[in-house]
Parts: sequence; structure tokens; C-alpha cells
Amino acid sequence: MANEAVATAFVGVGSNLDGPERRVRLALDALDGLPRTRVVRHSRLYRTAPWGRSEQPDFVNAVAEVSTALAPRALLDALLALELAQGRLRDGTRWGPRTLDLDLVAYDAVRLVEPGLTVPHPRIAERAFVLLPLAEIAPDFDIPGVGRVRDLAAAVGEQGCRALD
Ligand code: A4P
Ligand code: MG
Repeated sequence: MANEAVATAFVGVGSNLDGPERRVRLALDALDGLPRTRVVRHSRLYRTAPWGRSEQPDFVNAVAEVSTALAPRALLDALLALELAQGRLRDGTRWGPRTLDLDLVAYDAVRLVEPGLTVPHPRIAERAFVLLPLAEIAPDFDIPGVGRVRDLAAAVGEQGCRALD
């Protein structure tokens, strides 16, 4: 990435099917292998109670900080391609079970709403499964238009999320 403008982005990783812990670890490795992108740090893995639809297995979640020269749309496209490469099953159920879910949580100070891409990711402020791991690696990050990570994390509480190690 020499001489390229780089941004700091945060990527949420989640799985609740078919060996979720292994899938999250594989996804963290795969993120580091994306073009013009490297993982700077990532949180521990968390076991989290399902949010949105409760009649499904617990999730494993983590958040990675990446340094990337990809623009937000190119990064999202790369994340969706990784989901497919790791065999994501989509049954069309909103908030339903999935082998791998990669969300672009935030990208520098960018705020944008386009068809198929909203940054920061909507609903972060309500979600301990994003905020707790994010608070581990970037407590002082100010999520544009949402608030400071450590304050948001304190406000949501644990919601049945606990670190695996
Ligand atoms: N999309 C728009 N903006 C973004 C963004 N910033 N990052 C679009 C990622 N995707 C974004 O995604 C649908 C479309 O959202 C994508 O194609 C992309 O163009 P999806 O993941 O297939 O949709 P979904 O999951 O059915 O709905 P939604 O509302 O996006 O779900 P989330 O927010 O991904 O949440 N409980 C726990 N404990 N842990 C979890 O990880 N995850 C979900 C899914 C529900 N409950 C959970 C967890
Ligand atoms: Mg998603």
C-alpha cells in the first residue's frame, strides 16, 4: 500500500452456523488477504446471544480494524465476495442464521447512504455484539453521527455477550 491514501475502517464479523468460531477466525485471516488492505488489530472473539430473532443459535462475533486503500463501496464488495467464498447461506430471512456475515461498521469519518450501502452501519448503537468488541480495540473512536464507542458500549450493557478467551 506504499504511497496510497489509506483509511481506517472497522469490520464486524459474525457467524452462527457450521463451526462459527473457526469461521470467524478464517474470516479475520481472509480480511488481511484482501487487496490493498491489512488487519491492524482485531478484538477477541465473543459468544453473543442472537439479536433480532431469538430462535436461532448463539453467534460468535468479533471486530477488526483494517487499514485500506479501497474506497467504501469497493471494500463492501470485497466483504460480500468473502461471504460468498466462505459459503454463506442466505435463506432470505432478515436477521436469520448465517455462516458468515461481514458488516462495514465504519469507515474513517465517512457518512453515506446509497442503495446497498449505509456507513456507519445502521443500528450499531443498539448492538452490544458490535460495540463490546469494538470498545476493546477502539474505545475512543467517534462513530460519525452516532457517538464515542466507549460511551455507546457502556450504554448498551452486555446483552449476553462474553469473550471466549
Ligand atoms: N449493506 C448496507 N450497508 C452495509 C454495511 N455498512 N455493511 C447491505 C454491510 N452491508 C451493508 O445484508 C444485506 C445488505 O446490506 C448487503 O447486501 C449490503 O448491500 P445482509 O447481511 O444479507 O442482511 P441481513 O443480515 O438479513 O439484514 P441486516 O439488517 O443487514 O442484518 P445485520 O445488521 O447484518 O445483522 N445477533 C448477534 N448476536 N450477532 C450477529 O452478528 N447479526 C445479525 C445480522 C442479526 N443478529 C445478530 C447478528
Ligand atoms: Mg450484514
